[in-house]
Amino acid sequence: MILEAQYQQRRENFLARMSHNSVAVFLSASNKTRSNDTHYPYRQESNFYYLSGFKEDNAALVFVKTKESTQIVLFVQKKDETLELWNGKRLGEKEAQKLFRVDKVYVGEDFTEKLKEFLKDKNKFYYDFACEDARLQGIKSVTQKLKTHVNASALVAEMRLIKSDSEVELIKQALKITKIAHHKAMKFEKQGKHEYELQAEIEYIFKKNGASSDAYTSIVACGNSANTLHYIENDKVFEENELVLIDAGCEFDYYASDITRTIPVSGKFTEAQKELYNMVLDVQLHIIDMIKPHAMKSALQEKAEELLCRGMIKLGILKGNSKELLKEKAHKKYYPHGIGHWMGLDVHDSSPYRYDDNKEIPFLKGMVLTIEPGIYIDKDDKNVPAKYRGIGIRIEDNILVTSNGHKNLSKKIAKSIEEIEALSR
Ligand SMILES: [Mn+2]
Repeated sequence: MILEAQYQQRRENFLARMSHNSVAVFLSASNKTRSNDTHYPYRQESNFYYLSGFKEDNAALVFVKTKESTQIVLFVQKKDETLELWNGKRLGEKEAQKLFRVDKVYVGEDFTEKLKEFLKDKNKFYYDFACEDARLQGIKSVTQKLKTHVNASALVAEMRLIKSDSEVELIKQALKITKIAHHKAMKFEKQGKHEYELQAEIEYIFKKNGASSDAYTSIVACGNSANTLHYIENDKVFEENELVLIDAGCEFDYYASDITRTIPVSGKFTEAQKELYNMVLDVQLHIIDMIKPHAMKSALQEKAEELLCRGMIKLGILKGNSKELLKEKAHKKYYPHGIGHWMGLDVHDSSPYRYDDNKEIPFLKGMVLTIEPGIYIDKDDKNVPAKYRGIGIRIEDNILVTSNGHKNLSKKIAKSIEEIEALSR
């Protein structure tokens, strides 16, 4: 759980980044209609949530800064008995004023009028450039007169790079549940069943253990399906001797986990599968080991490509000299994606990889990222030894950068061939 004091600190930090004579607006996520009067499950917008900790919709957080004073204002939905009967309780402005350490709470109805007041004589406006909320249209006549517009979401994304202890704690809680789900998947009798049946087992564990949802659509891909990177149909029948790539992680109290394991349908890897799997695993362990403060993600990427390329040569998947193959990017055919990404409130956290001056952002204590090398060989690829065709493997863990190195937060999720085979029976 993250306490109000921490949200307050984040708001102070954001305020400190603003120039004088400016206004910043963060809007809650809008409630998305599925059809007619049914809606998709509501989830708060991550930057708004990061600064407010407030989960209701139709809310706004506004920062006003002049040379003489600062003001932080929260807009909430008005209490409404009839609407609350249908859509759930609202906190209302009185309770919000007690719970949130902001200068003032108003009701949403006052947003346009108050904003016009705040924006008077200001010259800088911070807001999320990607936001399409009608409330921004309502103040456009004023905001478009302001000299400078700044993408506020980019500033918060940078703040979100470093996780606090309580944020790491929530990621760990998400991983605890995700571990149970992946271990269940290893134990689950897959033969003759469909991918979606295994997906159901995994997502059942998420729900049963109090995860708010999956952090992204689960991928359960057997055999050649694993070679489609974002395969989510999950509708094939498991075949004996195939591998299943499972990329699934839950979200717990707004924080994501993102784990991939590749396991055998039968519970036992074939010799060819072992060769490929251990090659990818060795690369993953090597890359994780490189993570420490001031190391660079680009160096990890480069090393991963080099090691995977050399591994592919060793197994006869690529032929030739590794230097030349790397230069030609021949390995990209079998490993086309990045080595990892930031993770936190979003599974692909929106935080930047480079500073404004294009310099790369080094790892620092408190950052959390995934490490996920893979290899994907299409069933019809005649250039590759037949025994490797139709296999897709990815191994993904979630890593915290510590003061002198790193901590693999998902270390307890079975990963070696021995561990996976032991759990599969
Ligand atoms: Mn990932």
